[in-house]
Amino acid sequence: MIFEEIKATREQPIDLLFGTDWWTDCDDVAALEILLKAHRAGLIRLRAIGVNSVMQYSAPSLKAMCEAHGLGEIPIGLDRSAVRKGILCLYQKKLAAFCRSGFSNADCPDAFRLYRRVLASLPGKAVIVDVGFPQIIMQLLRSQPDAYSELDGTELVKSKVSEILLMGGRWDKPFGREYNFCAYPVNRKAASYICRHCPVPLTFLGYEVGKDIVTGGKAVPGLTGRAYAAHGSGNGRPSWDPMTAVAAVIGDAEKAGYRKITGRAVVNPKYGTNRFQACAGGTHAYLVKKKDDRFYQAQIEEILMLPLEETDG
Ligand SMILES: [Ca+2]
Repeated sequence: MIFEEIKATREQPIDLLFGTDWWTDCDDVAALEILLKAHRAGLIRLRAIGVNSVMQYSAPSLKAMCEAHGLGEIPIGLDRSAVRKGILCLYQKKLAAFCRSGFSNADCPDAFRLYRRVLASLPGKAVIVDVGFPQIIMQLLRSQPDAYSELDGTELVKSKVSEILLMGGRWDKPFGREYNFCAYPVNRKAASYICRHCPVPLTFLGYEVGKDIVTGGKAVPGLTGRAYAAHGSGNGRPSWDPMTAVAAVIGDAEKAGYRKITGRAVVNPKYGTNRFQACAGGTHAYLVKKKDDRFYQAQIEEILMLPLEETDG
């Protein structure tokens, strides 16, 4: 029903680029599941996937998800400055076994170059959504003109991106700390850089928004249920990433059930702590829930439990 409600007012699909850490937590898988189903339903066009924390099975496990939804052609890029070795991630290995194309990390371009190529090729503006570490967006903003565009990264984003939506930060108290902005020094630096230099509206869904809303689990059909089971989260996980994905698909924070607090966000580049100065008309915003938790949980569960054939638009 949620997809039908969106479709009733959507004139054309939203072009969307999706960044994910695709890392030790499995809620990224639910976020991707939501975006792939929304793409199949004609609500968005998922133009690119950027992986901002690279492990052995990153590319084949992502490709397997896309192939399972009939969308194996969606390009995948990697942030090669964030290759993480020696960390076991069972859900990725499990999903990678379903990759039919023999796709590997070596087949992926650098994510920020992929973003440049995709943005330059679009006739209109896209939304960038990221539910992981923020360094691909920093690399994009700092990028130089190339064969795809004569614009530098900041100018390219200004002309081809309408908004950036990040799962990141903790906004319900001063000097909040949240994993995506804190885990590694490069993440802290990137989050700080983006807040200082992003030329388009930047919206955050923070830690406090998703922590008590449990969704997903082994009952979800297809590879997503397998991923949750392999992760040891058969009964679900907090919903930071799927909530961000649903908000992106709905495309309007108010309609998605949030109040937007506008102002200016600052992230400390050394510690990754964030703070916020609220002001009317600020280009940064964080989201505050207007509804009770069950509302958001029901939205996510409805989409995750859709059989694939019912998502075709
Ligand atoms: Ca994530």
